[in-house]
Amino acid sequence: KTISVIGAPMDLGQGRRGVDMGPSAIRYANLKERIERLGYPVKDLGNIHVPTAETHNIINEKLKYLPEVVNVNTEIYEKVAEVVQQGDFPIVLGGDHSIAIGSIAGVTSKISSSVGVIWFDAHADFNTEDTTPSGNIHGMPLACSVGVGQRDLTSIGGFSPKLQGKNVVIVGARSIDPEERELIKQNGVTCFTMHEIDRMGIGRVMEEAIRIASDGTDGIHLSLDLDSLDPDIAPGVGTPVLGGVTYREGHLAMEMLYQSGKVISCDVVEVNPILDRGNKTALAAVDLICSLLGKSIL
Ligand code: DIR
Ligand code: MN
Ligand code: MN
Ligand code: MN
Repeated sequence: KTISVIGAPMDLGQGRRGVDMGPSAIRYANLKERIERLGYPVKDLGNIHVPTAETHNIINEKLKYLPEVVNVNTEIYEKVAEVVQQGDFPIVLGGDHSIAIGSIAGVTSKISSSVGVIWFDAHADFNTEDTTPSGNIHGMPLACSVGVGQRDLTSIGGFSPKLQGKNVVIVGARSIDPEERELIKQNGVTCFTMHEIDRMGIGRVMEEAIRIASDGTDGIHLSLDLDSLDPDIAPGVGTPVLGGVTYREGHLAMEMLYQSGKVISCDVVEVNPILDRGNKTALAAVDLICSLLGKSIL
């Protein structure tokens, strides 16, 4: 299968500068060569255009840069839909996590029935304009994808919802806002927090996650926020939260996803090289992508 890489240097969905350089940092960590070494042809489709924050004003404090985020995601949707239609495997490089709105829209648009999602993140990204503490749209993409939230965001690609809550699984969460918690429950989304990872072990958590996300679906989309990892191994993220997934747990999770044979697409988001040390976070991201695509020790 051909791997198609799409850069989405989006930084309008969150408050800190630098995540727009994520695609460069991940490419600099030898993404293309490392995937090619696994035997896949790789096409780099370049970057989606993202307007510069300083040239635009925030109109709505509860949905910062809404029109710009909608436009960029519409372009991401079109690109990803094209890739999936060709039968290729898209990897979308963020940028902040708001890019998953367009990415998931693109993946689900060309599949006749349905897709499950595994959302690997320290956060749940299940806020709406009514529950957000920050107004940052990167805290909303999972809610948008199950059809909850502002119309322009939920209807990207002209259809909604993209996902059914019963096929959505969050893994690695340890920072969820109070009202966000209620929305997750109401929408039937499964959440394996760090508590479940500690108690059950990442192996059992991933077995369950894969089962739930593939139950009645045609494939799994992985949305990988690097802040799911512990800040020790992934310091270059906008909102680090202590007590995250270890390097080894991250790899086992990716290896199990590969072995399931169900993963059809992924996002790799929130790498911020300005806050990083020696491109450590981008290198960890590329390591994880390689495991997701079948790299094994033996
Ligand atoms: C917080 C932080 N829940 C918010 N969210 C994220 O602003 O909605 N940080 N996604 O990475
Ligand atoms: Mn996220
Ligand atoms: Mn996060
Ligand atoms: Mn985020």
